[in-house]
Order: sequence, then structure tokens, then C-alpha cells
Amino acid sequence: MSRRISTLGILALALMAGFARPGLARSAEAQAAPAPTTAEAQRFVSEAEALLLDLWIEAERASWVQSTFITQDTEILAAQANARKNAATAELAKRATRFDGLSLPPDVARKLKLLKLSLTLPAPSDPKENAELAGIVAGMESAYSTGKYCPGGEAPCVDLQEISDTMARSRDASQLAALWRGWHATAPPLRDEFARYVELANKGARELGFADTGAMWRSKYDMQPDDFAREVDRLWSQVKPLYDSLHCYVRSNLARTYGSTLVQEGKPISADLLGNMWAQDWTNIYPLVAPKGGDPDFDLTERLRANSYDAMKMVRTGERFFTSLGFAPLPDTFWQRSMITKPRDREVVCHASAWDIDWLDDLRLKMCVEIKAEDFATVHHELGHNFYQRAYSTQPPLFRDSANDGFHEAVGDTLALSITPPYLKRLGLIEREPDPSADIGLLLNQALDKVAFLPFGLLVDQWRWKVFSGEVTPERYNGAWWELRRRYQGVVAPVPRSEADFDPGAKYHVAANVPYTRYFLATILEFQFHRALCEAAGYQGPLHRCSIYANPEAGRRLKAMLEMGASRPWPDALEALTGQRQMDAGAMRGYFAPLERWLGQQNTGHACGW
Ligand code: X8Z
Ligand code: ZN
Repeated sequence: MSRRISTLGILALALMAGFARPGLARSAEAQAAPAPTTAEAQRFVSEAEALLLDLWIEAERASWVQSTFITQDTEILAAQANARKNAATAELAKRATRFDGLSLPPDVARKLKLLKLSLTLPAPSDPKENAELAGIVAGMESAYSTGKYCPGGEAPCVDLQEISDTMARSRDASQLAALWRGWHATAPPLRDEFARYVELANKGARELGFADTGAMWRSKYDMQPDDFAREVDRLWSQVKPLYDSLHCYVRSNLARTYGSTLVQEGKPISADLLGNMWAQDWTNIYPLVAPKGGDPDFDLTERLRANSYDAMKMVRTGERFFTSLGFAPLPDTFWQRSMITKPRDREVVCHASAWDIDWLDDLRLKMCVEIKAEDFATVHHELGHNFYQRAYSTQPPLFRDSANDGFHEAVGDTLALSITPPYLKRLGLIEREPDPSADIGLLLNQALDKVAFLPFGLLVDQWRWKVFSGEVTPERYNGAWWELRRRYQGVVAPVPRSEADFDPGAKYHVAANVPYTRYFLATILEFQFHRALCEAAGYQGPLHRCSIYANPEAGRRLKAMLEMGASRPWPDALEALTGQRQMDAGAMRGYFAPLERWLGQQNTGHACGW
């Protein structure tokens, strides 16, 4: 690492000092400079890649330490490293405009484009403002991760994990509302900081030639930002009928538990009754909505515990799925350096993530694993990131990323779709495969996760896009959030809200500046991937019964796409795996078709919608 810094020191110093920058602002200088050449562009790109790689690794190490040991110092160190990375990237992106309009080899042109889009936090050129922005984001992530609800009296303070575990099980409406309110009370202190973050990030985005930060995020999909927004709407309209049916069925079942005063037909559902803080995953209320006569009659959480699974065994089992497909086992350093359980002696960011510290094979998982079905799926999700990272590690640095961010989120979830009863039997977790009549229960459970998630996956960034564009100003942050939650999810807040609240900040990705549309895309894509891999495996039959476990052909197909990284526009990667060039919810609708028919029957006579 030190060797690389010394050879690149001159370019780095030039960047930090802000000289030798034939950017747009320096028109007189630019006119005087000789015309750019292909050779110069090639040299620029390779030097930029080497410099960025060093800065990425440095920022990654600092962020790892912050996330696994939150203190004031680690937060400052991470913010500083991120500020350095962001400043250098923004500066390089501006310098790259020198080559605009030049006819370049496709690889070089693509790298220049990716360089301009690589930041999720666009740095303003003023070093003070850049440092302030990086500091705010690090601070918001720490504040979110250390948030507690203190009910008062004798009751101890509880963190998000403890609150979530109670919310998953409790059927006591007043307790649920109190927990919901308690967690959301951690967010108002972030409101002013968030508004300042929006202002500074927008300044950085505009300096880079984007209308605002939201437009910059939407530009990462190999199409015009407005076209991407329309594409997302198109996908939502493909799946909305399925969501509406599920919402209707769940609401009428919840009314049986909570009474028809609290849960009313034709009205939105109270957001605290769905088993999850954000009503984004409803699997915890499966017992309240289980189909009579169509229930698989096993509970994966209970089965994992009965079979003495611990965090290590959960992760080892996830790894084995990947190795069964022909991927090499995780390196020893993964097991030495990962954080897979919640430490008792310090504050950490428990929100799960997967890392590749050196952009080669220093892969790590950071997760506070609990022994439950939800975390078994999340382990596969995270390992999907790790195996993707390793698959593209032989690409040049600017191509070491997924085809688009939805792909990164979809890989592990695709494998998790193969956690079918025969697979669980193979693991020894269940003794008998449930009767085919239980398929409705299995599909319903899956829909409470995947279908229920869709509108939430969509609305988080619908809100942020409006905030970044200025359509939603700080005075309307919370009101606009609830308009969207009501419109898309059909949920309402369980307790009165006002602009003194900041409910979006009670979600990790808002506090930590992580774009969210990626999860909406992933939910659609994973069914496309699953269908294609099942076909490659020669499987015939209903998609919800297909498992690609240990199928070498499916493994080869998946690996080939992962190895492409970001070297080609995402439709090429999608085509390599599925033969399709469009994201398409048809596979998801097909997967759930038997359930959709069944829901239609259950909903007859009910007034659906809200
Ligand atoms: O944030 C995540 C992963 C890490 S990339 C655990 N997910 C979203 C969330 O928790 O809100 C996975 C599903 C959606
Ligand atoms: Zn993820």
C-alpha cells in the first residue's frame, strides 16, 4: 500500500492541492491546453483507478473500525477517510469532463462514465463543506445505530434489535404502539442535520453537473434519469395488483385479532401491526394469517433452534450453498475478521452488511446474527454480496461493482429462494416434506416477505428524490413521508404525527445515506434470476418448488454474470443470465400465481383498497 501511494503521490498531491485541473470552470486554461487525446484519456483512467483504489481501501478500513466499535474517535477517523475519498473522486470526475465528446475505446469511455457516477455522497469542492458533509453522515449513522428506547420506570432501555424481537411476537396493540413510538422518538435529533446534509450533497451534485443528488442516484442505470423513474413506475404497476390482494387478505385477518375498530375494511392498516418496525416484512405475523388446511406446519426459527444452530453454523450453511454451486470457499480471513454476533462490550452498527476491505479477497460479514428464519435469509443475502465482490475482483477497479445496484442486492436473495422444503430436509432441519397442499402456506409466507416489501422498497427513494429536488422542503419532511406510506403501502402511523417528528430518519438507509431503490429492483430481479437458473438447471415445475442447490450448470451461469462486474451496461449482464434485456416482474407474478388465485378467492366479498 505504501509503495502505491508513493508512485501516485504526484497525482494525489496535485488533486489535494486543487491545481492542474483543466475542469469546466477553467475555460481560459482549457482553451489554452492542448486538445485531449485517447492516450491521455487512457493514462488518466489508469492513474485515477490506482489512486481511487488506495483511497477506497483506506476509507473501507476506517469505516469497518467505526462500524464495529462506535466511538467519537472512530467516527471522526471514518469521516475523514471518507471525506478524502469523496473529494478526490469529485475532483477526478470534474477533470474527466476534459475527455467528453472524444471518441474513446468502449472500456475507457465506460470507466470515465462510472467514475463520474461512483459517489453516493457527492462532495462539494469547498474542503470545509466536504468535511462537514462526511461528518454529518458518519454522525447520523452512529446516532441511528446507538439509538435506544427508554420506557421509563423500572424498565431497562432497549435497542432496535430488542424492540424488533418484541414487535415480532407481541399481539398486544398498546405494547406495539409504544414500541413503535419509542423507536421513532430516536430520530427527531437527526432532522436538522439531515436538512444540512441535503443542502451540502446537492451542492456537490450540482458541481458535478447533476440537477440534484437524487438525479445523480437515478443516473446510475445506463439510461436517462427520467427514464429510470418511469421504469420504476412501470415495474410497480406490474406488481401492484398482487400487493393489493395481499394487503386485503392480511387486513381482514388482522381484524380478527385486533378487532374491527382498530383494523377497518377499506382503510389503511396501522403500521405497528405488521410485525416489523417499518411494515416492510410481514413474515412475523404469518401465524395470524396462516391458511387453514394449507399450512406447512413447521416454523424455521423453531427448527433452527431445535437443531442447535448458532451464528457460525448459520453462516457456514450459507457458505455451503455457494460452494455447492462451484464457488470457492470463503478465505480463512473471512472467519478471523468478520463480526457475526453482537459484541456485549461496545456499540456497533448492527444493520447487516458485507465488505471487501481490499477489493480482492479480504471479505467480511458484519452482522448481529440471531437464530431465526429472518436472519438465515439475511445471511444468504449478505454472502451474495461477498461472492459477487470476489467474482468481480479480477476486473479493473472501476468495474469492481455489480451491473447495477439492484443486482448486488439480488444475488443472495436469489439463492435464498432455493431454500425449499426438500433443501431443508437435506440439511436435516425438517424430517418430512410437507404435503403439496401446504404450498399455499409456503407461498403466503414468502409473499409476506417479498410482496409486502415492494411498496416500501419503492417509497423510501420516492421521498428522498422529492427531498433532494426541493419538491419536499424540511417543513414538510414528515407529512410527505406519511403521504407516500399511505399511498404505496396502505399504512398509517399508529400514533399522531407532526413536523416535530422525523420518521424517515428511523430507517437505517436514510440516516446512513444508502440509496434504497436497489432493494425494490432486487426483489423483482431475484425472481427473474431464479427462473433463469432453474431453467438452466433443467428444472420443470412450479418455480416455488425449484432449488438450484448443488446444480453445477446454474452455478456456472450465475458465476459468469457475477464475473462481468460493472464492465458492461446492466442489460448485457441480465441477458447473459436470463436472455432478457429488461427488468420484468413477470417472473415474480408467475412464481406467486397459485397464491394470487387463492387470495382472489379469499378476498371475495371484501372491500379491498384503502
Ligand atoms: O439493508 C438490507 C440488507 C443489507 S444491504 C440487510 N436490506 C434492506 C433493509 O434491511 O431495509 C435487505 C432487505 C432490505
Ligand atoms: Zn444488501
